Amino acid sequence: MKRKVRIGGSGEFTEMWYATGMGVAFEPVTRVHREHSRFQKIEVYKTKTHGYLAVFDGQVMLTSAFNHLYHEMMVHTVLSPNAKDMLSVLVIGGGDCGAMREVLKYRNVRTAHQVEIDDRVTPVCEKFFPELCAPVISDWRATLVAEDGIKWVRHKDRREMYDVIIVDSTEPEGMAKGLFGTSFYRNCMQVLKRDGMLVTQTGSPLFSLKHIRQVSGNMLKAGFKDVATITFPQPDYPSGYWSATIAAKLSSIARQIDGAFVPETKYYNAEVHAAAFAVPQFMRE
Ligand code: AG3
Repeated sequence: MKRKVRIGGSGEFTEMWYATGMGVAFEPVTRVHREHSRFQKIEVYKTKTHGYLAVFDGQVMLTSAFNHLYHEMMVHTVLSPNAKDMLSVLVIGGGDCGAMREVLKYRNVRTAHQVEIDDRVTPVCEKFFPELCAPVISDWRATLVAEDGIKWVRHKDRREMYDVIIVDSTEPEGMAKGLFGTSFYRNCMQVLKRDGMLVTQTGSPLFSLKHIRQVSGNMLKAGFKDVATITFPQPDYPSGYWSATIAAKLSSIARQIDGAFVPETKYYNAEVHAAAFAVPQFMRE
């Protein structure tokens, strides 16, 4: 979808989603960081009311104020129902460490790998989002590598290595496109344990329904047995309403978690879990 950024003279930042006639704007902002990494333009703005705002290639990635909505929903909906010992988790993308921080809240997570393609993302985020990065970097269970996640899951040595894969990617364009395709999901099947699960961000339910349907189809084609899309509010992203799609290799996905362990959170809890799986009328096929 075509998008364009406007940075107004008055110090506002807008991510405009032209095809939908809507955008998301922050004002007032001042730019505190700007660089071109090997993969993208990385910018950070200081906002008056939402802390820092990180923007990659003109797209809002996260704010200090609201990133928890996205990160908690991406992580806890798959980890909370999993009471198994010694879990091994892979985060693909997610260089801001926000997903990883939620993952490490589980005592039963034994190892967690974060595989972010762009080696500039974590150093920049360490500076502006220390609340996300510091607990991850100091945790001995976490390993952060700068590599292409698509290649990472292709590796034969990683067969049946992970219980959970969390794909915290940018939009399905350019370098991230392959993270939504059938061959990537087939490789994820290989590196997942027999009852493993995967979750990926799938955009706005209002604007990306076709994409969500396609991704779900690709997951099933790759051999996943159960697929479900969750929805949740996210004012940082266009439309203010976001989704993630979950795939389970063997068992069915837990739509209810009554009695399961829930770590300290700001948004997610057992009731939110169940509600996130409710399928709005416009999303039913
Ligand atoms: N992952 C990016 C979600 C996509 C945002 N899209 C947009 N602004 N058009 C986020 C990184 C957070 N860990």
